[in-house]
Amino acid sequence: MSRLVAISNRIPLGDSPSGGLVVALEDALRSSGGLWIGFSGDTVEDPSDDLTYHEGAAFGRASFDLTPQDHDDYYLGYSNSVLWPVCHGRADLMRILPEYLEGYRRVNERIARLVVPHLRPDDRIWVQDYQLFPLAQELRKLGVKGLIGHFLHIPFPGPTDCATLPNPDELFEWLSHYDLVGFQAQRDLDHFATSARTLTDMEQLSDTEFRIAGRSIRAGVFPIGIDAQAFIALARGARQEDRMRTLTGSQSMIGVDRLDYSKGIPQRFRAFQYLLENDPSLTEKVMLLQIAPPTRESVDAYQQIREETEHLAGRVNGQFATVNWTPIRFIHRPIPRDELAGLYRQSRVGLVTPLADGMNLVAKEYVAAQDPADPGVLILSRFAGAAEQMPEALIINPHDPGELAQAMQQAIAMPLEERQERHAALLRGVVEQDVGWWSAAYLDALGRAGR
Ligand code: GDG
Repeated sequence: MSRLVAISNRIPLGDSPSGGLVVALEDALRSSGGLWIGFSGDTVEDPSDDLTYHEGAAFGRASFDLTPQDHDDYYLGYSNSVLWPVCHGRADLMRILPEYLEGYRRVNERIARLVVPHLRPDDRIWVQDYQLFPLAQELRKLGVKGLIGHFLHIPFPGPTDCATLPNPDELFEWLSHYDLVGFQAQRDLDHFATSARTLTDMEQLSDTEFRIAGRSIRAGVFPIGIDAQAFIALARGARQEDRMRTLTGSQSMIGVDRLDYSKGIPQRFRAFQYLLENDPSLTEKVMLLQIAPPTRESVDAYQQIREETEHLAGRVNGQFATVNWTPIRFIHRPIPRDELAGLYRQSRVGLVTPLADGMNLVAKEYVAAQDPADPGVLILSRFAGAAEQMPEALIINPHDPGELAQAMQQAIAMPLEERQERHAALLRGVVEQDVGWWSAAYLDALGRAGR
């Protein structure tokens, strides 16, 4: 089998516990003697013009540094102040500056130059996510002829959102240099087809084959999963004392999200407020634990969402708290993964209410963490990619506080038998379509795209 080379914005270095993508790629990288290349996380004024190799993993790892300017323009700028808001339906939060796009092009060109000397002719290259859209085009310019695939972890925008980009044509030009473009959900493939048809002279050859800018590419849906067995074991092994319930004597609902405006945290708090206003019997009986570690803090929109979230939590608590009970507990720090698994297991309700989300792995982790004999209930936004695979969750529109509050009530009151039935169906999907299934399905399609 030819070697797999994965390229992502960040490369996990050190011995930090493995996140989903690491686990996903690990098997494929190990079995093909593969190589993972990415940004080290360090910004320096004068970065090396070669990759730095790192020992200590079952596959090769090589990193590069960025200048502070590159980090501002490419990462915080075009990636997270232009592409991220547009792909999540928030063009109003976009900040278009010419230096962002220039920096994005410049960094992708530089990454291609760093990578090429380390490639072999028959490598399969798998590029991850929206920070690296132009990479295939840059690699092709430098003579790379082999298979190059892309996987987009976030939603693909429809034509109205795409048209708000400073450079919609260029987005499709970038994508046209891949052999295979993978999406999380059917919704994204549909958006891709409609946007390309509306904004370019794309020709659609079949459901999954397109001709853009004179080049043929394939596209497909590959919903990412979690390392289900490992997460089940982690949650089972979590300390058994029921800290949340003994502290409060109440049912708990849990939300776990990077503090991002796409995750619908204020909508969740407002629905909880609506629930408490309309059902006083829940006073001191139900609480919402929100874990929301900081992310991209130097981008304005992230400072605003932090203020909005803290303000709202303070208001709801001020309105309803008693001497013995705080309805919302808001933790603005990351917590260890094993503790997280235990908290999911202890929570009667899992709240996953994004306004837009590529997949949302928290939905899958929450299901994997439950005790099948007495499982909790997942409330899931119809706007998460995960909703396509998880119809047995309570599927809601997060914009409607009444609907979400009603789902909370239904989840809290749900009889054991119904909880078990819904959970068993969800768990089957989470276990069968796990992260190994995802990478195998993608790489199989990439191999076929070359023929
Ligand atoms: C992108 C797409 C897509 C969160 N807080 C803590 C913590 N986490 C972990 C969760 C989960 C992960 O972070 C978050 O994954 P999501 O899928 O929810 O979201 P994004 O970060 O936005 O990821 C998304 C994903 O890529 C994969 O393709 O699903 O749609 O946006 O694993 O558990 N982990 C720990 N402490 C925390 O406080 N240990």
